[in-house]
Amino acid sequence: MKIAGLSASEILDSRGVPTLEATVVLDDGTRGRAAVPSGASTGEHEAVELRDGDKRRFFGKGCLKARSHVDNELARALKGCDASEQGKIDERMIALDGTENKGRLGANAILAVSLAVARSAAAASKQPLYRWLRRAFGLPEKDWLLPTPMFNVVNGGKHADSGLDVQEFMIVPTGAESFSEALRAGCETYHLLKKELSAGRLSTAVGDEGGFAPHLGSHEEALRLLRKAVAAAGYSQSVRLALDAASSEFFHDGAYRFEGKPLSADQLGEVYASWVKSYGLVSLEDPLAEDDWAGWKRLSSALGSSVRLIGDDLFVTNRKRLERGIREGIANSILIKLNQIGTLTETVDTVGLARRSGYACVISHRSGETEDSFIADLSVALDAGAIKTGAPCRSERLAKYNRLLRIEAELGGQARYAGAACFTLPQTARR
Ligand code: 2PG
Ligand code: MG
Repeated sequence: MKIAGLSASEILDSRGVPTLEATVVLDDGTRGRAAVPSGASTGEHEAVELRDGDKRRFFGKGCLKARSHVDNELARALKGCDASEQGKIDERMIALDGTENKGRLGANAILAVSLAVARSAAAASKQPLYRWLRRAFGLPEKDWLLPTPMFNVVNGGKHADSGLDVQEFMIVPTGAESFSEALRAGCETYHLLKKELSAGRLSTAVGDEGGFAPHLGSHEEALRLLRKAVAAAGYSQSVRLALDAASSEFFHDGAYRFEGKPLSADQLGEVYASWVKSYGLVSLEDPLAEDDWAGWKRLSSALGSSVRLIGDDLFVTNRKRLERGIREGIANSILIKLNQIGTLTETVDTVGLARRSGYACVISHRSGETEDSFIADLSVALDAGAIKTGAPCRSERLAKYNRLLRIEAELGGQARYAGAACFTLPQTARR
């Protein structure tokens, strides 16, 4: 499985913004290809996505420099390497880049190659990607788990102009019998939500992740609408609600600017506590800002035993930041995004640490996506328990859900659906 060649192209993501796709060719002619996504509400501590900065092309967002790093430096360094040795290849790219945040070669260049290498090795070994990943990382090829989907059906924050501070309102079919039934519950609820919105003369235009973006008077109105749609679809007992506040985006000058008022972390925490109680939320992602460790600590003590508190911008899939969280008893779950850290190996390492520390893992897309469905396979390979990849709308989101349907069909009785497991708080869960 020797790498014979490596190249990249600049392609477009779901917002019409350039991104990178890499292709690896092995000496037997096998190819592997992967594209990287891109966020809007990006964490301050994420690995660096290299953009050209040339305002004459795509407003400075071109990826030609990153492309050239793949075509030249990375291609030279990896030629002849064994594609089955993912760890060594990723290590080599990290060393070659030489920075803490992958800012020299670009996390987009490095990740595109890292994922394309895995795809080429899977293809050469004639294995589906999820199986290959399990093998490559030394995990047993049995006891398969299909993740619980988290559908972002109302979009706010930086993903839509709905005026909502909270970025994502999600429905989570924790009580479905199978992954395909969960998908069905998500779709039926989504369609009835559309009906509710139309009946109320509210917009049914969608945001970046396929959720609706109506102009609502308050966050609670969105929660009430969601609850109504879930009930209308007949899923009150099996579909729960979840939020991603992406609160770093509305944290300015030491206060959370929430529904037009400046709130402290503790005041906002009280709002969340009342929503957890009234709407039975199963998880709260980024309820507080990425560097508000003190606020997070208090919130974790207050709510960490009743709801999953998921660190996204807080942890940025970074082992060191997660280690601090574990040490200080902050959050009890982590959102996993490949491009926040920039290699497959580091991502898997962070998931392993989270697992061993009792933190639940949710594999996630980015708001700027492509048709690449790598994260669907990754979620199955790592027994992630949950995946969030948008509404059941827009093909870049459906590519992941549809891939999971195919995996479910392939594994048949060998796999079970995660259901509520990811959101159940064991006694040992850290707070
Ligand atoms: C998030 C993500 C994905 P973005 O905050 O969780 O939903 O958004 O990719 O814009 O960072
Ligand atoms: Mg988030």
